Amino acid sequence: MRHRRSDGRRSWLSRTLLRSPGRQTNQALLVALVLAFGTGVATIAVGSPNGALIALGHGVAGLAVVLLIPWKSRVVRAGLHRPRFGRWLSLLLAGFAVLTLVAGVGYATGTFRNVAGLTGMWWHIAFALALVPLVLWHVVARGVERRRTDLSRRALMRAGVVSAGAIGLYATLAGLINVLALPGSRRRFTGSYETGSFTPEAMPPTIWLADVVPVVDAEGWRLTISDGNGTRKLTLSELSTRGARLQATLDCTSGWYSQQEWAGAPLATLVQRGPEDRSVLVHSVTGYWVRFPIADLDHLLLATGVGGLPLAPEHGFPARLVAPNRRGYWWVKWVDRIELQGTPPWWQPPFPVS
Ligand SMILES: Nc1nc2c(c(=O)[nH]1)N[C@H]1C(S)=C(S)[C@@H](COP(=O)(O)O)O[C@H]1N2
Ligand SMILES: [Mo]
Repeated sequence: MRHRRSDGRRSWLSRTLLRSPGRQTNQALLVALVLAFGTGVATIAVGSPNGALIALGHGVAGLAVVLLIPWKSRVVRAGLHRPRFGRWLSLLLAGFAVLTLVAGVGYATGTFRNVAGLTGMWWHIAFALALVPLVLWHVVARGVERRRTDLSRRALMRAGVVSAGAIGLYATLAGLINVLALPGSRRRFTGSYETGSFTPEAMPPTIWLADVVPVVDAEGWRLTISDGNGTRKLTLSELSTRGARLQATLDCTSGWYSQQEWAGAPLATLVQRGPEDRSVLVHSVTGYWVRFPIADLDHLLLATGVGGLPLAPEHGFPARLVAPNRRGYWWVKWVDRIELQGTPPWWQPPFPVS
């Protein structure tokens, strides 16, 4: 009787959260991790302000993981008493998880913008990728026991409390960043910091994965164009006569963005769109390529200059793509071929592979 009364006096919040058994903590953490990873990958693809909510969701999901740390550490402490195979792998997992969070929050606030010559965003992504096989192993090896009550009302309420807490923590952090005027307050919706706008020399030359800046001989270079009218080749001087200007923002997934004044030929003036065309393939001298939906044709520019000068070799000389509202990896450098194709735009790896 006395027990029930005291239990009744405990707040609903503490009943919901404090008594969560380890199984529920583990499930909540797995859900938060999967959401953080999914929204993180999606944020890498976000290039237009329409996707700003995804980046925000990534911050909230990451902070939900942070919120669950006290509960998880209880589970971990209980587990550490039992010597088990794979304990070191589990600790490695915990280490990478903490590093991912520290790098993520560090980059968001602006505390860790550069570590060992690489951006905090780069480290955040690298740690997160290292985490993936460890989490998969952990789930397979340790298992997540399921019961029918897992989707009970109480479990949903618990999920609601964790989500509300994470949103609150996000708002608090965002508020602190602004009040303390931390560098993080000057980020774009993608999380990137402005670097070298209108100063092309200050724009960081960036390689997606493994490309090498090629030596392109301007005289010998040709742009191959292929559409319903067949295939033809343009020289650099033929291309350079089709001048148009476009101010656009290059936003790299390694966490910087740069506004520049680009000059070159609108793609729509180079190719003729036919009724069967579904995508535009843009190919580089290096073998790097991406495929755009045909609807993008009217927004793309093949730039031969930036800031009133020809492109520098590391920025794509003699011609590079300018793809407004798309992240940097779409901005193919050292372009040598543009093809309209009937192939659907999704027929490509989710991210470039070279
Ligand atoms: N051929 C080729 N084009 C490329 C890349 C690459 O690795 N190879 N990197 C892309 C990435 S990830 C970015 S952010 C921009 C960087 O452009 P910049 O080097 O002019 O700053 O180029 C894009 N174009
Ligand atoms: Mo990039």
